[in-house]
Amino acid sequence: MSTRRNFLLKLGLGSTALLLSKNSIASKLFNKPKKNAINSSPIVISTWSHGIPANKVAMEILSNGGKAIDAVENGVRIIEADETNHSVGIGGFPDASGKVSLDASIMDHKGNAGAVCYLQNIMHPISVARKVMEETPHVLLAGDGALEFALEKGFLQEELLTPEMEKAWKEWAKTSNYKPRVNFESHDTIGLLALDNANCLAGACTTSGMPYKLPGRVGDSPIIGAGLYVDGDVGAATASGLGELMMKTLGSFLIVELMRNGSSAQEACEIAIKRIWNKYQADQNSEFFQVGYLALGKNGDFGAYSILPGFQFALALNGENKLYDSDCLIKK
Ligand code: SD4
Repeated sequence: MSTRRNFLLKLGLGSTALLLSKNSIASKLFNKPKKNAINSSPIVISTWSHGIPANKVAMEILSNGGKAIDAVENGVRIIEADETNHSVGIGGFPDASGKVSLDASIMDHKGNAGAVCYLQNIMHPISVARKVMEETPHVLLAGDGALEFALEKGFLQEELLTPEMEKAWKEWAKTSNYKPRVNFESHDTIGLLALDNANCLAGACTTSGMPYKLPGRVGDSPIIGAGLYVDGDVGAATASGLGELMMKTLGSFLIVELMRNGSSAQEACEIAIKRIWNKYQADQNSEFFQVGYLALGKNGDFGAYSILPGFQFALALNGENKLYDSDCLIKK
């Protein structure tokens, strides 16, 4: 029996998945970054096309000798402040009641973590998350408590529902038909991972979540181990897509643990995607059954993998900052 087949059987994938996997191997990955097992720092990798401007800011900080934690925070802040981006920060899609609620998390190389969820009226949840990490004994603040904390720390209250999104919500409210939307406009949640010159890793993840979600819904992005995980001795991972799937499998944590046990960043992303595919077969016909993972090892090894085609990532390395198509499990 081939090593590949043994590997798949070890993962517990059935024969259908085996065929799919063979197809995916046969298909060619296009627009693929050149990759060395060991890359020299600094490196920044982030989700979707909005990763390009975010990487640019993060890389400027790292190139000037800055820290990974400052790079990840400031990189994603650019996207949080962009009203034309409807999946992160101001201008994001509201929930079913017409309110924009934001989720974000941040981790440093020491494994410190901070997060906020269901936060309303604050443009930069990632910076509130950093304050939770650095200035409280807690990891996650939610809803009104998170807002109160942000106001105490000097953040300003702002309306995050733009006229364009209000119009879209009113139109949607005529039918109120909830459908999770992923892969839209080529940008969703931004997850950004960085390795600085001192070989320290950090990660940040920020989102307005699923459009028209139930009020109170929290996704994977602020859940440590689901939308983001960093272990400075090993590697970092982040996610975009249907958050419930990452939450049920703690995908970012899984990826880092696989890397700890010897998997490359790419292998770890692939195994975590296959775990979802294998476990939640009942939902697999949905066009929204999409998750994309990114991973970055302490040695600069990086990886990206998604369930469906369409997931893209931005990679800043060796003076370049480019957008790439992730390889995926199901080729359509
Ligand atoms: C969530 N993972 O709230 C986020 C949304 C997202 O692509 O990434 N969409 O479930």
